[in-house]
Amino acid sequence: MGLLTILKKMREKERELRLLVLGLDNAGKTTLLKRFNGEDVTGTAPTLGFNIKTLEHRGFKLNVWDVGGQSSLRSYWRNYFESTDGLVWVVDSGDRQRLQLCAHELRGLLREERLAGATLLVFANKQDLPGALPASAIREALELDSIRSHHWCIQGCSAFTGHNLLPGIDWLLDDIASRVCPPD
Ligand code: G3D
Ligand code: MG
Repeated sequence: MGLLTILKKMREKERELRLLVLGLDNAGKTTLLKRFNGEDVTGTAPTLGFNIKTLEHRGFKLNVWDVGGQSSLRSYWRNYFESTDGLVWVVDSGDRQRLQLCAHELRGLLREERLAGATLLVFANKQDLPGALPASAIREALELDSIRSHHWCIQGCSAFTGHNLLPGIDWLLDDIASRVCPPD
Protein backbone atom coordinates (compact mmCIF):
# COMPACT_ATOMS: atom_id res chain seq x y z
CA MET A 1 0.00 0.00 0.00
CA GLY A 2 1.46 3.38 -0.96
CA LEU A 3 1.88 6.21 1.51
CA LEU A 4 -0.88 8.24 -0.09
CA THR A 5 -3.31 5.34 0.20
CA ILE A 6 -2.41 4.93 3.85
CA LEU A 7 -2.91 8.64 4.50
CA LYS A 8 -6.23 8.56 2.67
CA LYS A 9 -7.35 5.58 4.73
CA MET A 10 -6.32 7.33 7.95
CA ARG A 11 -8.32 10.39 6.97
CA GLU A 12 -11.33 8.24 6.11
CA LYS A 13 -11.02 6.58 9.49
CA GLU A 14 -11.05 9.99 11.17
CA ARG A 15 -14.33 10.77 9.44
CA GLU A 16 -15.84 7.57 10.77
CA LEU A 17 -17.78 8.08 13.98
CA ARG A 18 -19.51 5.72 16.32
CA LEU A 19 -22.82 6.81 17.78
CA LEU A 20 -24.72 4.89 20.42
CA VAL A 21 -28.47 5.46 20.61
CA LEU A 22 -29.92 4.55 24.00
CA GLY A 23 -32.99 5.30 26.09
CA LEU A 24 -35.84 3.44 27.73
CA ASP A 25 -37.88 1.10 25.58
CA ASN A 26 -40.55 2.83 23.51
CA ALA A 27 -38.67 6.17 23.54
CA GLY A 28 -38.52 6.18 19.75
CA LYS A 29 -34.89 5.20 19.13
CA THR A 30 -35.52 2.90 16.20
CA THR A 31 -38.07 5.29 14.68
CA LEU A 32 -35.58 8.15 14.97
CA LEU A 33 -32.91 6.18 13.21
CA LYS A 34 -35.25 5.10 10.46
CA ARG A 35 -36.51 8.62 9.93
CA PHE A 36 -32.97 9.96 9.80
CA ASN A 37 -32.17 7.31 7.22
CA GLY A 38 -35.24 8.18 5.14
CA GLU A 39 -37.03 4.89 5.80
CA ASP A 40 -40.72 4.27 6.41
CA VAL A 41 -41.40 4.81 10.13
CA THR A 42 -44.77 3.12 10.39
CA GLY A 43 -44.96 -0.23 12.16
CA THR A 44 -41.63 -0.21 14.02
CA ALA A 45 -41.40 -3.35 16.16
CA PRO A 46 -39.70 -3.32 19.60
CA THR A 47 -35.95 -3.91 19.28
CA LEU A 48 -35.09 -7.22 20.91
CA GLY A 49 -31.34 -7.03 20.43
CA PHE A 50 -29.72 -4.24 18.49
CA ASN A 51 -29.72 -2.64 15.05
CA ILE A 52 -26.60 -1.22 13.54
CA LYS A 53 -26.84 1.20 10.66
CA THR A 54 -24.08 2.81 8.70
CA LEU A 55 -25.12 6.21 7.41
CA GLU A 56 -23.39 8.92 5.46
CA HIS A 57 -23.98 12.50 6.60
CA ARG A 58 -21.95 15.63 5.84
CA GLY A 59 -19.02 13.54 4.72
CA PHE A 60 -19.02 11.52 7.92
CA LYS A 61 -19.52 7.80 8.00
CA LEU A 62 -21.72 7.18 11.02
CA ASN A 63 -21.86 3.76 12.59
CA VAL A 64 -25.00 4.00 14.64
CA TRP A 65 -25.91 1.42 17.25
CA ASP A 66 -29.53 1.24 18.36
CA VAL A 67 -29.77 -1.06 21.34
CA GLY A 68 -33.04 -2.34 22.86
CA GLY A 69 -34.07 -0.47 26.03
CA GLN A 70 -36.31 -2.97 27.85
CA SER A 71 -35.23 -3.43 31.47
CA SER A 72 -34.08 -7.00 30.72
CA LEU A 73 -31.74 -5.67 28.01
CA ARG A 74 -30.26 -2.67 29.83
CA SER A 75 -27.51 -4.71 31.46
CA TYR A 76 -26.22 -5.47 27.95
CA TRP A 77 -25.81 -1.79 27.08
CA ARG A 78 -22.28 -1.87 28.46
CA ASN A 79 -21.24 -4.25 25.69
CA TYR A 80 -21.63 -1.38 23.25
CA PHE A 81 -19.74 1.41 25.07
CA GLU A 82 -16.27 0.93 23.61
CA SER A 83 -15.05 3.69 21.29
CA THR A 84 -18.32 5.62 21.40
CA ASP A 85 -17.92 9.18 20.10
CA GLY A 86 -21.48 10.29 20.69
CA LEU A 87 -24.25 9.11 22.99
CA VAL A 88 -27.77 9.90 21.81
CA TRP A 89 -30.19 9.60 24.72
CA VAL A 90 -33.78 9.44 23.51
CA VAL A 91 -36.63 10.40 25.86
CA ASP A 92 -40.35 9.83 25.37
CA SER A 93 -41.53 13.31 26.40
CA GLY A 94 -45.04 11.97 26.91
CA ASP A 95 -43.98 9.33 29.41
CA ARG A 96 -44.13 11.32 32.66
CA GLN A 97 -44.36 8.19 34.76
CA ARG A 98 -40.95 6.92 33.78
CA LEU A 99 -39.12 10.23 33.75
CA GLN A 100 -37.37 9.52 37.06
CA LEU A 101 -36.32 6.09 35.83
CA CYS A 102 -35.10 7.73 32.65
CA ALA A 103 -33.04 10.24 34.67
CA HIS A 104 -31.64 7.44 36.80
CA GLU A 105 -30.55 5.34 33.80
CA LEU A 106 -28.88 8.32 32.16
CA ARG A 107 -26.98 9.21 35.34
CA GLY A 108 -25.69 5.63 35.49
CA LEU A 109 -24.42 5.86 31.92
CA LEU A 110 -22.61 9.12 32.54
CA ARG A 111 -20.64 7.45 35.31
CA GLU A 112 -19.34 4.77 32.93
CA GLU A 113 -15.65 5.16 32.35
CA ARG A 114 -15.82 3.88 28.79
CA LEU A 115 -18.29 6.62 27.87
CA ALA A 116 -16.21 9.33 29.49
CA GLY A 117 -15.07 10.83 26.20
CA ALA A 118 -18.47 10.82 24.49
CA THR A 119 -20.57 13.86 23.65
CA LEU A 120 -24.17 13.62 24.89
CA LEU A 121 -27.17 14.60 22.79
CA VAL A 122 -30.55 14.27 24.49
CA PHE A 123 -33.55 14.11 22.20
CA ALA A 124 -36.78 15.11 23.95
CA ASN A 125 -38.75 13.05 21.46
CA LYS A 126 -42.47 12.84 20.63
CA GLN A 127 -42.98 16.61 20.78
CA ASP A 128 -45.87 16.07 18.35
CA LEU A 129 -47.87 14.32 21.10
CA PRO A 130 -50.45 16.52 22.82
CA GLY A 131 -49.32 16.85 26.43
CA ALA A 132 -45.66 16.12 25.71
CA LEU A 133 -43.33 17.84 28.17
CA PRO A 134 -41.25 20.56 26.53
CA ALA A 135 -37.49 20.11 26.25
CA SER A 136 -37.00 22.60 29.11
CA ALA A 137 -38.96 20.33 31.49
CA ILE A 138 -37.01 17.25 30.37
CA ARG A 139 -33.79 19.18 30.87
CA GLU A 140 -34.82 19.91 34.44
CA ALA A 141 -36.04 16.38 35.21
CA LEU A 142 -32.82 14.87 33.88
CA GLU A 143 -30.79 17.49 35.79
CA LEU A 144 -28.74 18.15 32.69
CA ASP A 145 -27.45 21.45 34.01
CA SER A 146 -25.50 19.61 36.70
CA ILE A 147 -23.51 17.60 34.14
CA ARG A 148 -19.86 18.63 34.19
CA SER A 149 -18.35 15.43 32.80
CA HIS A 150 -19.64 15.58 29.23
CA HIS A 151 -20.47 18.12 26.56
CA TRP A 152 -24.24 17.95 26.24
CA CYS A 153 -27.20 19.46 24.43
CA ILE A 154 -30.94 18.84 24.52
CA GLN A 155 -33.17 19.10 21.48
CA GLY A 156 -36.95 18.73 21.37
CA CYS A 157 -37.92 16.68 18.33
CA SER A 158 -40.33 14.29 16.72
CA ALA A 159 -38.86 11.15 15.24
CA PHE A 160 -42.28 10.57 13.73
CA THR A 161 -42.37 13.76 11.65
CA GLY A 162 -38.60 14.23 11.51
CA HIS A 163 -38.91 17.69 13.10
CA ASN A 164 -35.63 18.96 14.62
CA LEU A 165 -33.67 15.75 14.12
CA LEU A 166 -31.09 17.39 11.91
CA PRO A 167 -30.21 20.33 14.19
CA GLY A 168 -29.59 17.84 17.01
CA ILE A 169 -27.42 15.52 14.93
CA ASP A 170 -25.53 18.44 13.42
CA TRP A 171 -24.72 19.84 16.86
CA LEU A 172 -23.50 16.39 17.90
CA LEU A 173 -21.27 16.01 14.85
CA ASP A 174 -19.86 19.52 15.23
CA ASP A 175 -19.00 18.86 18.85
CA ILE A 176 -17.38 15.51 18.14
CA ALA A 177 -15.54 16.84 15.11
CA SER A 178 -14.06 19.69 17.12
CA ARG A 179 -12.56 17.07 19.44
CA VAL A 180 -11.53 14.22 17.19
CA CYS A 181 -11.13 15.48 13.63
CA PRO A 182 -8.24 17.74 12.73
CA PRO A 183 -9.26 20.52 10.32
CA ASP A 184 -8.85 19.76 6.58
P1 G3D B 1 -37.66 2.27 20.76
O1 G3D B 1 -36.84 1.81 19.60
O2 G3D B 1 -37.02 3.36 21.54
O3 G3D B 1 -38.11 1.17 21.67
P2 G3D B 1 -39.66 2.73 18.75
O4 G3D B 1 -39.01 2.93 20.19
O5 G3D B 1 -38.90 3.48 17.72
O6 G3D B 1 -39.92 1.29 18.53
O7 G3D B 1 -41.03 3.53 18.97
C1 G3D B 1 -41.94 3.18 19.99
C2 G3D B 1 -43.32 3.74 19.66
O8 G3D B 1 -43.27 5.17 19.73
C3 G3D B 1 -43.81 3.41 18.25
O9 G3D B 1 -45.22 3.34 18.31
C4 G3D B 1 -43.42 4.64 17.46
O10 G3D B 1 -44.23 4.83 16.32
C5 G3D B 1 -43.71 5.72 18.48
N1 G3D B 1 -42.93 6.95 18.23
C6 G3D B 1 -41.59 7.05 18.04
N2 G3D B 1 -41.24 8.32 17.85
C7 G3D B 1 -42.37 9.05 17.93
C8 G3D B 1 -42.67 10.45 17.81
O11 G3D B 1 -41.83 11.30 17.59
N3 G3D B 1 -43.98 10.80 17.98
C9 G3D B 1 -44.97 9.90 18.22
N4 G3D B 1 -46.20 10.36 18.34
N5 G3D B 1 -44.73 8.58 18.32
C10 G3D B 1 -43.44 8.17 18.17
P3 G3D B 1 -46.04 1.97 18.20
O12 G3D B 1 -47.45 2.42 18.32
O13 G3D B 1 -45.68 1.40 16.86
O14 G3D B 1 -45.57 1.12 19.34
MG1 MG C 1 -36.16 -0.01 19.10
